[in-house]
Amino acid sequence: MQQNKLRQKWEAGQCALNGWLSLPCALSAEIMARQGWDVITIDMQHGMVDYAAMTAMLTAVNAAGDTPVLVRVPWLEEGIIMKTLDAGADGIICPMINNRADAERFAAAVRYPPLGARSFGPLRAQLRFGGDYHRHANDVIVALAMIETKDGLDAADDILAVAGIDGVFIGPADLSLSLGCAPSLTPDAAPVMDAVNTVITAARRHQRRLGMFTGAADYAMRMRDKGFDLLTVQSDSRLMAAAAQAVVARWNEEKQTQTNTTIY
Ligand code: 3PY
Ligand code: MG
Repeated sequence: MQQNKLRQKWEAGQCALNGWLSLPCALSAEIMARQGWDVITIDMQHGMVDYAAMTAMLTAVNAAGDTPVLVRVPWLEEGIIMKTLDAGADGIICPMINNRADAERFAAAVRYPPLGARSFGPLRAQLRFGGDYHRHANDVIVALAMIETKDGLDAADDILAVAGIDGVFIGPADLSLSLGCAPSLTPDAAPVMDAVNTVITAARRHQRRLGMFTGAADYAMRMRDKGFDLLTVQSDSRLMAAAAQAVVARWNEEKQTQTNTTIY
């Protein structure tokens, strides 16, 4: 089974830049995969992506190169976590992990016995990774538990202590809401930043990986300098909207200038 390039990057002490796919389309997945992201995540929670679309997108990203693919599942639910791994994902991001019991359920769904309770049937995973998949999957597959509520924050040490979890991934919008602040993907409110710093310290204490969703490259680079291992910047849909907005704004600016041109 081939090594996971995300793990290799982490072992080299580098932070991985994560492209995020919300659009249920194999072609847009391939376009994103060819842009040089270190890792790609397919979002089945808030993205418009169902299981069939996710499998087609995963196949398209794999065909485009060797970028590792994580999938954010819709919820902590064993069935979809195991099916997603059977489809050949390199790892799972699981939303709303709020306590040790949630983290233990998540870890058990991702790991084969004796570490966990994952059921065997890696239909596409074996095609992608080879016949020895079952021997290496527990060491290669990445499991990131999302901390994005006050409960999850309070239980950060318990969550990070669970064997089989590689680390945590902060959802800043839900975390902001849970702490009584407006949802933001580039939060700067003191309660949210204090919470982010608490998770950073806890992850380092447990020597676990640390990721976060962000809404801007500059913000992500500030987080990288704080020691994050995985940072998402926006998503396919947001990047498409921003590029389109820039063109339309430029066009309208030009029209404005033409309208405003006077001789005297
Ligand atoms: C959050 O910010 O809550 C997220 O889940 C990001 O996708
Ligand atoms: Mg969230």
